[in-house]
Amino acid sequence: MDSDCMTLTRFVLAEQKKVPSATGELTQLLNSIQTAVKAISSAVRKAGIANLYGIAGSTNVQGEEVKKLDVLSNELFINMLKSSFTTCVLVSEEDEQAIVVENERAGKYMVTFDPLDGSSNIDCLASIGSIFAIYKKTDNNSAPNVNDVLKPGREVVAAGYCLYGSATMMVLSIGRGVNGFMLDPAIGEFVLTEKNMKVPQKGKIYSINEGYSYLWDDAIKEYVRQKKDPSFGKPYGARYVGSMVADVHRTLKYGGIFMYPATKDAPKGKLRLMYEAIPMAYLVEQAGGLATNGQKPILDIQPEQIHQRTPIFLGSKDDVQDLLTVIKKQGN
Ligand code: P6P
Repeated sequence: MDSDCMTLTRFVLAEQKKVPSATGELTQLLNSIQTAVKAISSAVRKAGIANLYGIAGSTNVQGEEVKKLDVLSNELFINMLKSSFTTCVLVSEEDEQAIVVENERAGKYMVTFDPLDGSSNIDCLASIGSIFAIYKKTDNNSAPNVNDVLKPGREVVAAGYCLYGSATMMVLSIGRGVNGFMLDPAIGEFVLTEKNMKVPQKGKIYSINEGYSYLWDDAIKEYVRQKKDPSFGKPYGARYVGSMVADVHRTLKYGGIFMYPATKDAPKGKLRLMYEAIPMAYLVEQAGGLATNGQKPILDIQPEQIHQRTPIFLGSKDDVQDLLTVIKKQGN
């Protein structure tokens, strides 16, 4: 047992001390997110036993109300964030409308989050995750409302995800690089295990759902064809979990490219800008990679509404730039 291990709580506090004007609110906010994701991790890992599967509203053998994991995860995020007294507007994948925190508990931050992304993978035990981004309310002349949070990802002050995989890992950036913290169940703390994570300059893996290839535009078809064509160099490996947090984490670690393009059926793509694309783009850029919608960086997109979708291509700088070259050539 390391008697001086760098926990996430210590790390965030140390980062706060580097900013003289810091009030400690961001520290408080991040600690509330820690509590939410620790509880989600516990629920995810005992779901089958505690009969958390199944439809919301049923009761389990103990007669407790069974909540679907995504319902439980959403409630945990909302309750922990509100009770941190640091937030004023919340945007959740699970809630149609933005949530405005009551005055008595309001603070200066706004959080967009997907409390349990990839939940369609829960029943087959594939990795799933929580994703979040944090903004600071800048306009202090009006009561907090949804327009305060419709800001480009360039204004994000922090973002992260928690991967519920073979281990539970929180990957976080508060603007000075990316760090990974593994949950140590023995002490219930996230411990720093991946310092200053960097996306490799170029990778050997492409990640896309090839089942939709008949719906792709020509540029995507051509790019993926080249990844498999030995005349363009050693062909890439294909990896696709179908859970964004798992696919992005692998891309962050090993390099390569993760792609969810627009298709003829989904002209705006499938993934959501505010609480999937922007947080992941922020992290990938902080780790030295690129994230684009095929025309411009994800972080430069001005959101119009909180659940809007976007195509997204992210990962190693060289791989994303190669894709952009193909897109330019195809004039798409
Ligand atoms: P498809 C999971 O449902 C999700 O929202 C993301 O986690 C994942 O990247 C994507 O959808 C997978 O979508 O269409 O390939 O099943």
